[in-house]
Amino acid sequence: MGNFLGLDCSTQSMTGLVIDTDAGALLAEESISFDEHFAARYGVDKGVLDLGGGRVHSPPLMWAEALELLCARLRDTGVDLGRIEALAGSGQQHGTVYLNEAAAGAFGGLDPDHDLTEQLAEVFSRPTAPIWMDTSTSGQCRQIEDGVGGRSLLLELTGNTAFERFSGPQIRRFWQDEPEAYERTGCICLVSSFVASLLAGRLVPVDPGDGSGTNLMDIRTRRWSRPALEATAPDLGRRLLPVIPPDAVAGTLSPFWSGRFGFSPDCRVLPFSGDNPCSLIGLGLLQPGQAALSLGTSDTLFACLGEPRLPETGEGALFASPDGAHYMALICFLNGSLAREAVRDRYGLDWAGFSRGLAATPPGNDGALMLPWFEEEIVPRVTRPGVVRQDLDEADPAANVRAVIEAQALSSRIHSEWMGVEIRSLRVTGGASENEAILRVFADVHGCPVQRLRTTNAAALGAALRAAHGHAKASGEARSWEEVAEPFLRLQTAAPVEPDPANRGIYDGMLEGYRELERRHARG
Ligand code: ADP
Ligand code: XUL
Repeated sequence: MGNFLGLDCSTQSMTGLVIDTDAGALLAEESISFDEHFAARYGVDKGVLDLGGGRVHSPPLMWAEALELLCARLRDTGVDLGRIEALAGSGQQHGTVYLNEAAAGAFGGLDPDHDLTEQLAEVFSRPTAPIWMDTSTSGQCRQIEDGVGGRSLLLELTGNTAFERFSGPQIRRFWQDEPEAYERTGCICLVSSFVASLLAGRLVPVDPGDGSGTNLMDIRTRRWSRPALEATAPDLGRRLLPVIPPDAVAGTLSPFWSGRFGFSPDCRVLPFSGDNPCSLIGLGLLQPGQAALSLGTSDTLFACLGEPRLPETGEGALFASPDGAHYMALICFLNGSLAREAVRDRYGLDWAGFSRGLAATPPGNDGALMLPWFEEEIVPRVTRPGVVRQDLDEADPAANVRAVIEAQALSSRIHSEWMGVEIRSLRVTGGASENEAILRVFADVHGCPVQRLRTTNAAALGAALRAAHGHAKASGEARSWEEVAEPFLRLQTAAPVEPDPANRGIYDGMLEGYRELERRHARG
């Protein structure tokens, strides 16, 4: 096959990873941190703009600028961008980018002699994009569920009950709050399809993996669902491009990228997908029952399913797998790294000190419990932030460090029960997966080995593998997913963190107490 690029536009950074499938090698891995480069220019903190009232957005122009900077960085590492045969990408899920009628022309006519951002100044009908951390659309969720005939009908139709962060409720709120700007909107992209469109120089549709995070796609036919569109906003169908299969080539790179960075003009662009669906591939969850954990800005626990299983608890989400055959069950905790960092900073620790806190305290924390709701929470739904401590001394740094991690691990076990998957091992990715002390708690609580990859960028790796798989098929040399992924998983698996059987009973015993504490305090 050859060299392939996987991109990941996440909450806090833009990452690019180049693989050589012939050598089974990772040629380059570079990341642009939004805060490091753009905090002053775009006013972001941890990659986002907190607009108050639960509204959390990011500037899409910043993503475009980061993409350009990333390509320059990749070129400067010495990797030959001209040899990349195809690329695909991943985007933080659910976020929506609002473009006016001028966007398609502007994308098509990008001039390599000018910066990308100056050529995009006039393409947005809304300057910022609401992202997955936005919790401001509870009213719209209920309205959409009512509009299709009830919550269980929306679930049956789209695979998900309505969630505040999903694209449909966000679009509905935009239409209600700013009807004139909605009227000026010619096309609504997801984060993934926006970045793909910049690269292809034309508007690129979404794949079913990211489409299923919108509350708008029929999960079985993998097309936009008319009743869901109608319940969301007027004339929405004409503002969305049709969902395309995950391996349908979306075009080749626009001349802007070859002219400016030396990419081949024949480099194929595959449809992008969501970061979680891409991580499913990047972690090699290609068979039903396999499960993984992502410890990024959010924490997610997900599994590969053979058949759609509907998350009736209203806590989990169901997405189509970008492998085209399977499904992905997922739970998403907003208080992931945000909560770990809040504890770390509250006690003036660094990550090494945080890990020492875990080492200095016993599994089970002598019965101390924390509900780590530093911010509003998605699972379980908590609308008013507030940390709860039970038999936990707030003045004891180490006990609080252990309490936040045990809470996250127990919660991930409790709230993944609906998936009906017996978790026998967890593959792990995301920034915090570097921290072995944290992984040990997750291994003990789930009673299974936790397997790390050498790269913590599973979404970008999954995107690169998708590019390779799609390119092989388009070239008439189709390969199985296992054939494409296996050399990279074998290459990258570091030693697993094994559970300590002595601790299993401790955590089994804590489970009901934690469930009960949550029940008492969660307010939806
Ligand atoms: P995202 O993809 O959502 O932008 P990442 O997967 O890049 O996020 O993870 C970033 C987070 O990783 C940081 O916010 C930080 O809290 C966390 N992190 C990085 N190193 C460590 C560590 N050694 N221990 C715990 N957390 C860490
Ligand atoms: C998943 C979710 C987050 C985002 C950002 O439903 O909201 O995991 O995809 O990573």
